[in-house]
Amino acid sequence: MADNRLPPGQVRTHKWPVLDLGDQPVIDRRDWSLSVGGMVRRPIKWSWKDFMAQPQISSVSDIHCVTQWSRFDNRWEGIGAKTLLEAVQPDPEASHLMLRSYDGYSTNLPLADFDDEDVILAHSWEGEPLTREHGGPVRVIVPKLYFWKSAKWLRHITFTNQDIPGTWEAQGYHMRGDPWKEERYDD
Ligand SMILES: Nc1nc2c(c(=O)[nH]1)N[C@H]1C(S)=C(S)[C@@H](COP(=O)(O)O)O[C@H]1N2
Ligand SMILES: [Mo]
Repeated sequence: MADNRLPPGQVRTHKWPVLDLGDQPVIDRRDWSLSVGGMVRRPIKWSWKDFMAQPQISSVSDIHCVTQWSRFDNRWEGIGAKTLLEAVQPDPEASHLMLRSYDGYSTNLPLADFDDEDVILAHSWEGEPLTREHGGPVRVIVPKLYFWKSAKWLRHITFTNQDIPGTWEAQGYHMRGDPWKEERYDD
């Protein structure tokens, strides 16, 4: 039922294009860490070892890029957003997250969109470690939003009670980015 799966204005591709700011950081897993702070009860800083010690999940989802390509059935493995939320315990007032990456990229998203079974901090794709060009060691996957919200080379997450624009949002991309509503740009 491909028709039902393709959001408006999208074209299906079987390839997986690489898109980023152009600087693909080289991050050794031994040097990688993820820190989570802001409006949370328990800020954390996970090394690679800490991260891999968390319960692992696998999830299959579709990619929808704002540049109009979609790629179906991507199998991700990693740590579920639910596990992260349980670990840090966001404050009741927290409403949004800012994801920050090793290349200086940032993107914002509503906590309600992050807090879902299909959202994953992924270290593998189709059974193989995520390549550097696609955001390894760890990237975020938020299937329900355009792919620019799925930060590669994840480094830091901040919980806030404000919706603050990230890299593309500050340049006119939509603050939420729902592909089914074609929330591409802020008009
Ligand atoms: N850190 C970081 N994450 C990023 C980007 C980036 O430039 N830096 N680009 C975004 C955009 S616009 C897209 S479409 C996807 C592309 O991911 P891919 O290269 O794995 O297809 O990554 C998103 N995440
Ligand atoms: Mo994109």
